Amino acid sequence: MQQKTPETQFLQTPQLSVNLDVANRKLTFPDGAEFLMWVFHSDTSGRGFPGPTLRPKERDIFHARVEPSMGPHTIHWHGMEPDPRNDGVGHTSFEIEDHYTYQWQPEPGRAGNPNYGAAGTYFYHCHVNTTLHAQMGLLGPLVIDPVVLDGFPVAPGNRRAFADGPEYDIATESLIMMYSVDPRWHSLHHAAGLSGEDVGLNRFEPDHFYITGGLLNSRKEREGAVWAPTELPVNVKGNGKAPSLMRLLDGNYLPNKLYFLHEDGSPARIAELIAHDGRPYRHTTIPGAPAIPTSMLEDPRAHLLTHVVAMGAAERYDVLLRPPEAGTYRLRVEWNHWITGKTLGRRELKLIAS
Ligand SMILES: [Cu+2]
Repeated sequence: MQQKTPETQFLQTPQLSVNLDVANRKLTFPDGAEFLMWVFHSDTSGRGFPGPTLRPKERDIFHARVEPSMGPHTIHWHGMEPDPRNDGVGHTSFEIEDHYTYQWQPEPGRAGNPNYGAAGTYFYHCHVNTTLHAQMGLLGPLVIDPVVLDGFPVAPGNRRAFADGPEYDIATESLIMMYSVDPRWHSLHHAAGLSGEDVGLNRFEPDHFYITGGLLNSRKEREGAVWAPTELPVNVKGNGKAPSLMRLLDGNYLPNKLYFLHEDGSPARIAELIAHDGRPYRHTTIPGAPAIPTSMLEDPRAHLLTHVVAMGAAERYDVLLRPPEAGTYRLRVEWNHWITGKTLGRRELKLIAS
Protein backbone atom coordinates (compact mmCIF):
# COMPACT_ATOMS: atom_id res chain seq x y z
CA MET A 1 0.00 0.00 0.00
CA GLN A 2 1.25 3.47 -0.91
CA GLN A 3 1.71 5.90 1.95
CA LYS A 4 1.01 9.05 -0.05
CA THR A 5 -1.83 9.72 -2.49
CA PRO A 6 -0.32 9.57 -6.02
CA GLU A 7 -1.16 11.67 -9.06
CA THR A 8 -3.54 10.20 -11.66
CA GLN A 9 -1.56 8.44 -14.37
CA PHE A 10 -2.30 9.13 -18.07
CA LEU A 11 -4.70 11.95 -17.23
CA GLN A 12 -7.05 12.71 -20.16
CA THR A 13 -9.58 15.46 -20.87
CA PRO A 14 -12.88 14.21 -19.44
CA GLN A 15 -16.33 14.44 -21.02
CA LEU A 16 -17.87 14.38 -17.53
CA SER A 17 -16.22 15.43 -14.31
CA VAL A 18 -17.44 15.93 -10.76
CA ASN A 19 -15.86 17.17 -7.53
CA LEU A 20 -16.82 15.13 -4.50
CA ASP A 21 -16.31 15.89 -0.84
CA VAL A 22 -17.38 14.18 2.37
CA ALA A 23 -19.47 15.70 5.17
CA ASN A 24 -20.94 14.68 8.52
CA ARG A 25 -24.52 15.82 8.85
CA LYS A 26 -27.67 14.96 10.77
CA LEU A 27 -30.46 14.00 8.35
CA THR A 28 -34.15 13.46 9.02
CA PHE A 29 -35.61 10.33 7.43
CA PRO A 30 -39.22 9.86 6.21
CA ASP A 31 -40.34 8.27 9.52
CA GLY A 32 -39.08 11.32 11.44
CA ALA A 33 -35.97 9.57 12.79
CA GLU A 34 -32.77 11.61 12.77
CA PHE A 35 -29.31 10.08 12.31
CA LEU A 36 -25.80 11.40 12.03
CA MET A 37 -24.83 10.46 8.46
CA TRP A 38 -21.55 10.62 6.54
CA VAL A 39 -22.34 11.63 2.96
CA PHE A 40 -20.68 12.38 -0.37
CA HIS A 41 -21.64 15.69 -1.95
CA SER A 42 -20.73 17.55 -5.13
CA ASP A 43 -20.32 21.32 -5.66
CA THR A 44 -24.05 21.57 -6.39
CA SER A 45 -25.78 18.62 -4.65
CA GLY A 46 -25.93 19.82 -1.06
CA ARG A 47 -25.30 17.35 1.74
CA GLY A 48 -28.08 14.77 1.40
CA PHE A 49 -28.62 11.05 1.08
CA PRO A 50 -27.93 9.04 -0.97
CA GLY A 51 -24.96 10.78 -2.62
CA PRO A 52 -25.45 12.65 -5.90
CA THR A 53 -26.53 10.60 -8.92
CA LEU A 54 -23.57 10.12 -11.28
CA ARG A 55 -24.39 9.32 -14.87
CA PRO A 56 -21.52 8.94 -17.37
CA LYS A 57 -22.03 7.61 -20.90
CA GLU A 58 -20.25 4.68 -22.46
CA ARG A 59 -17.03 5.75 -24.24
CA ASP A 60 -16.88 9.05 -22.29
CA ILE A 61 -13.93 9.68 -19.99
CA PHE A 62 -15.16 10.22 -16.46
CA HIS A 63 -13.36 12.11 -13.70
CA ALA A 64 -14.25 12.30 -10.03
CA ARG A 65 -11.93 14.59 -8.10
CA VAL A 66 -12.08 13.77 -4.43
CA GLU A 67 -10.63 16.09 -1.81
CA PRO A 68 -12.12 14.99 1.51
CA SER A 69 -12.40 17.75 4.14
CA MET A 70 -11.92 14.93 6.63
CA GLY A 71 -10.66 11.46 5.97
CA PRO A 72 -9.16 9.32 4.73
CA HIS A 73 -11.79 7.95 2.36
CA THR A 74 -11.90 6.46 -1.15
CA ILE A 75 -14.55 5.92 -3.80
CA HIS A 76 -15.06 2.42 -5.11
CA TRP A 77 -17.00 2.21 -8.38
CA HIS A 78 -18.86 -0.98 -7.60
CA GLY A 79 -19.04 -3.21 -10.68
CA MET A 80 -17.12 -0.91 -13.04
CA GLU A 81 -13.72 -2.62 -12.64
CA PRO A 82 -11.31 0.12 -13.73
CA ASP A 83 -7.57 -0.40 -13.05
CA PRO A 84 -6.70 -0.81 -9.33
CA ARG A 85 -5.52 2.79 -8.84
CA ASN A 86 -8.85 4.13 -10.05
CA ASP A 87 -11.03 1.49 -8.39
CA GLY A 88 -10.84 3.02 -4.91
CA VAL A 89 -10.15 -0.15 -2.93
CA GLY A 90 -7.85 1.19 -0.23
CA HIS A 91 -6.07 -2.06 0.66
CA THR A 92 -4.97 -2.73 -2.94
CA SER A 93 -4.06 0.85 -3.86
CA PHE A 94 -4.21 3.88 -1.54
CA GLU A 95 -6.51 5.92 0.62
CA ILE A 96 -7.01 9.58 -0.24
CA GLU A 97 -5.22 11.71 2.33
CA ASP A 98 -5.18 14.95 0.32
CA HIS A 99 -6.81 14.64 -3.11
CA TYR A 100 -7.10 12.31 -6.09
CA THR A 101 -8.85 12.32 -9.45
CA TYR A 102 -10.41 8.97 -10.32
CA GLN A 103 -10.40 8.40 -14.08
CA TRP A 104 -12.14 5.69 -16.06
CA GLN A 105 -13.98 5.11 -19.32
CA PRO A 106 -17.02 2.82 -19.56
CA GLU A 107 -16.75 0.39 -22.46
CA PRO A 108 -19.24 0.86 -25.34
CA GLY A 109 -21.72 -1.90 -26.11
CA ARG A 110 -21.87 -3.89 -29.36
CA ALA A 111 -25.08 -5.32 -30.78
CA GLY A 112 -25.65 -8.97 -29.89
CA ASN A 113 -22.36 -9.24 -28.02
CA PRO A 114 -22.45 -10.25 -24.35
CA ASN A 115 -18.75 -9.44 -23.86
CA TYR A 116 -18.96 -5.66 -24.37
CA GLY A 117 -20.90 -2.79 -22.92
CA ALA A 118 -20.95 -1.17 -19.47
CA ALA A 119 -24.41 0.45 -19.59
CA GLY A 120 -26.50 -0.36 -16.55
CA THR A 121 -27.04 0.20 -12.84
CA TYR A 122 -24.13 0.46 -10.40
CA PHE A 123 -23.32 2.38 -7.25
CA TYR A 124 -20.31 3.98 -5.64
CA HIS A 125 -19.23 3.78 -2.03
CA CYS A 126 -16.29 4.50 0.25
CA HIS A 127 -13.91 1.55 0.67
CA VAL A 128 -12.15 2.62 3.89
CA ASN A 129 -13.38 0.74 6.99
CA THR A 130 -16.02 -0.21 4.43
CA THR A 131 -18.52 -2.01 6.62
CA LEU A 132 -18.98 1.12 8.69
CA HIS A 133 -18.44 3.87 6.11
CA ALA A 134 -20.95 2.47 3.59
CA GLN A 135 -23.62 2.01 6.27
CA MET A 136 -22.97 5.53 7.55
CA GLY A 137 -24.15 6.82 4.17
CA LEU A 138 -21.05 7.09 1.98
CA LEU A 139 -22.72 5.70 -1.13
CA GLY A 140 -24.68 6.92 -4.13
CA PRO A 141 -26.25 5.82 -7.44
CA LEU A 142 -24.11 5.34 -10.53
CA VAL A 143 -25.89 4.80 -13.86
CA ILE A 144 -24.00 4.22 -17.12
CA ASP A 145 -25.91 5.23 -20.25
CA PRO A 146 -25.27 3.45 -23.55
CA VAL A 147 -23.86 4.69 -26.84
CA VAL A 148 -26.42 4.93 -29.66
CA LEU A 149 -25.71 2.22 -32.24
CA ASP A 150 -26.66 2.12 -35.93
CA GLY A 151 -29.85 0.10 -36.21
CA PHE A 152 -30.90 1.01 -32.66
CA PRO A 153 -32.37 4.52 -32.95
CA VAL A 154 -33.96 6.21 -29.97
CA ALA A 155 -37.29 8.09 -30.09
CA PRO A 156 -37.54 11.55 -28.43
CA GLY A 157 -38.19 11.24 -24.69
CA ASN A 158 -36.74 7.74 -24.63
CA ARG A 159 -33.40 6.12 -23.89
CA ARG A 160 -32.18 2.54 -24.21
CA ALA A 161 -31.25 0.59 -21.11
CA PHE A 162 -28.16 -0.67 -22.98
CA ALA A 163 -26.89 -0.22 -26.54
CA ASP A 164 -28.99 -2.98 -28.17
CA GLY A 165 -31.55 -3.06 -25.38
CA PRO A 166 -35.15 -1.92 -25.07
CA GLU A 167 -36.23 1.73 -25.11
CA TYR A 168 -37.76 3.18 -21.96
CA ASP A 169 -39.50 6.42 -21.05
CA ILE A 170 -37.02 8.83 -19.43
CA ALA A 171 -39.72 10.69 -17.43
CA THR A 172 -40.76 7.55 -15.49
CA GLU A 173 -37.31 6.02 -14.99
CA SER A 174 -36.76 5.34 -11.29
CA LEU A 175 -34.11 4.12 -8.90
CA ILE A 176 -35.09 2.25 -5.75
CA MET A 177 -32.44 1.71 -3.10
CA MET A 178 -33.17 -0.30 0.03
CA TYR A 179 -31.46 1.07 3.12
CA SER A 180 -31.69 0.36 6.81
CA VAL A 181 -30.17 1.83 9.96
CA ASP A 182 -28.77 0.32 13.14
CA PRO A 183 -28.64 3.49 15.28
CA ARG A 184 -25.81 2.08 17.43
CA TRP A 185 -23.48 2.19 14.40
CA HIS A 186 -24.13 5.92 13.94
CA SER A 187 -22.28 6.77 17.14
CA LEU A 188 -19.01 5.08 16.06
CA HIS A 189 -15.93 6.99 14.90
CA HIS A 190 -14.14 6.98 11.53
CA ALA A 191 -11.66 4.20 12.39
CA ALA A 192 -13.82 2.19 14.80
CA GLY A 193 -12.72 -1.45 14.82
CA LEU A 194 -9.59 -0.93 12.70
CA SER A 195 -7.07 -1.43 15.53
CA GLY A 196 -8.31 -4.80 16.66
CA GLU A 197 -10.87 -3.60 19.17
CA ASP A 198 -14.33 -5.18 18.96
CA VAL A 199 -16.88 -2.45 18.25
CA GLY A 200 -19.56 -4.90 17.10
CA LEU A 201 -19.39 -4.41 13.32
CA ASN A 202 -20.29 -8.09 13.03
CA ARG A 203 -23.67 -7.27 14.52
CA PHE A 204 -25.98 -5.27 12.23
CA GLU A 205 -29.34 -4.99 13.95
CA PRO A 206 -31.33 -2.33 12.11
CA ASP A 207 -34.65 -1.10 13.44
CA HIS A 208 -35.27 1.54 10.75
CA PHE A 209 -36.05 0.50 7.17
CA TYR A 210 -36.26 2.78 4.15
CA ILE A 211 -37.14 2.64 0.48
CA THR A 212 -34.98 5.49 -0.86
CA GLY A 213 -34.73 6.84 -4.41
CA GLY A 214 -37.44 8.01 -6.80
CA LEU A 215 -37.69 9.35 -10.35
CA LEU A 216 -34.14 9.80 -11.64
CA ASN A 217 -34.90 12.56 -14.14
CA SER A 218 -36.66 14.80 -11.62
CA ARG A 219 -34.45 14.21 -8.58
CA LYS A 220 -33.73 17.51 -6.82
CA GLU A 221 -30.45 17.25 -4.98
CA ARG A 222 -30.41 19.78 -2.16
CA GLU A 223 -29.01 20.47 1.27
CA GLY A 224 -30.35 18.13 3.95
CA ALA A 225 -32.57 16.08 1.61
CA VAL A 226 -33.23 12.37 2.04
CA TRP A 227 -34.35 11.23 -1.42
CA ALA A 228 -37.34 8.92 -0.90
CA PRO A 229 -40.59 8.32 -2.81
CA THR A 230 -44.09 7.64 -1.54
CA GLU A 231 -45.46 6.66 -4.93
CA LEU A 232 -44.18 6.34 -8.49
CA PRO A 233 -45.87 6.74 -11.89
CA VAL A 234 -45.65 3.81 -14.29
CA ASN A 235 -46.67 3.66 -17.96
CA VAL A 236 -49.56 1.31 -18.66
CA LYS A 237 -49.39 -0.79 -21.84
CA GLY A 238 -50.95 1.02 -24.79
CA ASN A 239 -50.69 4.58 -23.44
CA GLY A 240 -48.45 5.51 -26.37
CA LYS A 241 -45.30 5.73 -24.28
CA ALA A 242 -42.35 3.40 -23.88
CA PRO A 243 -42.25 1.19 -20.74
CA SER A 244 -40.99 2.52 -17.42
CA LEU A 245 -37.59 1.37 -16.18
CA MET A 246 -36.98 0.70 -12.48
CA ARG A 247 -33.41 0.26 -11.27
CA LEU A 248 -33.25 -1.75 -8.03
CA LEU A 249 -30.31 -1.61 -5.62
CA ASP A 250 -29.90 -3.43 -2.33
CA GLY A 251 -27.98 -0.71 -0.50
CA ASN A 252 -27.88 -2.35 2.91
CA TYR A 253 -26.55 -5.44 4.67
CA LEU A 254 -29.72 -7.53 4.60
CA PRO A 255 -31.28 -9.59 1.83
CA ASN A 256 -34.38 -7.94 0.38
CA LYS A 257 -37.42 -9.49 -1.23
CA LEU A 258 -39.55 -7.28 -3.44
CA TYR A 259 -43.11 -8.19 -4.38
CA PHE A 260 -45.09 -6.52 -7.16
CA LEU A 261 -48.75 -6.75 -6.15
CA HIS A 262 -52.20 -5.76 -7.31
CA GLU A 263 -54.10 -3.36 -5.09
CA ASP A 264 -55.82 -6.34 -3.37
CA GLY A 265 -52.43 -7.87 -2.51
CA SER A 266 -52.44 -10.64 -5.11
CA PRO A 267 -49.25 -11.15 -7.17
CA ALA A 268 -48.91 -8.90 -10.25
CA ARG A 269 -46.51 -10.38 -12.81
CA ILE A 270 -45.60 -6.98 -14.27
CA ALA A 271 -41.83 -6.77 -13.73
CA GLU A 272 -39.60 -7.84 -16.62
CA LEU A 273 -36.00 -8.53 -15.58
CA ILE A 274 -33.74 -7.12 -18.29
CA ALA A 275 -30.36 -6.87 -16.56
CA HIS A 276 -28.56 -7.91 -13.39
CA ASP A 277 -25.49 -6.18 -11.89
CA GLY A 278 -24.98 -4.12 -15.06
CA ARG A 279 -25.16 -7.13 -17.39
CA PRO A 280 -28.14 -7.63 -19.74
CA TYR A 281 -29.93 -10.97 -19.93
CA ARG A 282 -29.25 -12.39 -23.39
CA HIS A 283 -30.33 -15.39 -25.41
CA THR A 284 -27.13 -17.41 -25.80
CA THR A 285 -28.31 -20.94 -26.56
CA ILE A 286 -27.31 -20.92 -30.26
CA PRO A 287 -23.49 -21.02 -30.58
CA GLY A 288 -22.15 -18.31 -32.91
CA ALA A 289 -25.49 -16.52 -33.28
CA PRO A 290 -25.94 -12.94 -32.03
CA ALA A 291 -26.79 -12.95 -28.31
CA ILE A 292 -30.05 -11.04 -28.53
CA PRO A 293 -31.27 -9.50 -25.27
CA THR A 294 -34.18 -11.55 -23.89
CA SER A 295 -36.16 -8.29 -23.59
CA MET A 296 -35.84 -7.76 -27.39
CA LEU A 297 -37.06 -11.21 -28.48
CA GLU A 298 -40.44 -11.39 -30.18
CA ASP A 299 -41.56 -14.57 -28.44
CA PRO A 300 -43.31 -13.32 -25.29
CA ARG A 301 -42.34 -16.54 -23.47
CA ALA A 302 -38.67 -15.48 -23.71
CA HIS A 303 -39.30 -12.41 -21.55
CA LEU A 304 -38.35 -12.79 -17.90
CA LEU A 305 -41.57 -11.65 -16.25
CA THR A 306 -41.93 -11.98 -12.51
CA HIS A 307 -43.75 -10.58 -9.50
CA VAL A 308 -40.92 -11.23 -7.01
CA VAL A 309 -37.25 -10.22 -6.95
CA ALA A 310 -34.81 -11.46 -4.28
CA MET A 311 -31.61 -9.49 -3.77
CA GLY A 312 -28.48 -9.61 -1.64
CA ALA A 313 -26.34 -6.71 -0.43
CA ALA A 314 -24.98 -4.55 -3.30
CA GLU A 315 -26.95 -6.48 -5.92
CA ARG A 316 -28.79 -4.60 -8.71
CA TYR A 317 -31.66 -5.57 -11.00
CA ASP A 318 -33.11 -3.53 -13.86
CA VAL A 319 -36.80 -4.17 -14.46
CA LEU A 320 -39.10 -2.88 -17.18
CA LEU A 321 -42.62 -2.10 -16.01
CA ARG A 322 -45.51 -2.07 -18.46
CA PRO A 323 -48.59 -3.26 -16.61
CA PRO A 324 -51.49 -4.30 -18.87
CA GLU A 325 -54.12 -2.43 -16.85
CA ALA A 326 -54.26 1.08 -15.42
CA GLY A 327 -54.68 1.50 -11.68
CA THR A 328 -52.74 1.23 -8.45
CA TYR A 329 -50.14 -1.46 -7.89
CA ARG A 330 -48.07 -2.03 -4.75
CA LEU A 331 -44.37 -2.69 -4.40
CA ARG A 332 -43.80 -4.45 -1.08
CA VAL A 333 -40.23 -4.65 0.21
CA GLU A 334 -39.12 -7.07 2.92
CA TRP A 335 -35.85 -6.97 4.85
CA ASN A 336 -34.96 -10.48 5.97
CA HIS A 337 -32.46 -11.89 8.45
CA TRP A 338 -29.39 -13.40 6.71
CA ILE A 339 -29.51 -16.69 8.60
CA THR A 340 -33.04 -17.27 9.87
CA GLY A 341 -34.84 -15.62 6.94
CA LYS A 342 -37.17 -13.96 9.44
CA THR A 343 -38.69 -10.73 8.14
CA LEU A 344 -37.29 -7.84 10.18
CA GLY A 345 -38.90 -4.94 8.32
CA ARG A 346 -41.53 -4.30 5.65
CA ARG A 347 -42.31 -1.16 3.63
CA GLU A 348 -44.58 -0.43 0.67
CA LEU A 349 -44.59 1.93 -2.27
CA LYS A 350 -47.54 2.70 -4.53
CA LEU A 351 -47.09 2.36 -8.29
CA ILE A 352 -49.68 4.39 -10.19
CA ALA A 353 -50.14 2.99 -13.72
CA SER A 354 -51.74 5.34 -16.25
CU1 LIG B 1 -14.93 6.48 4.09
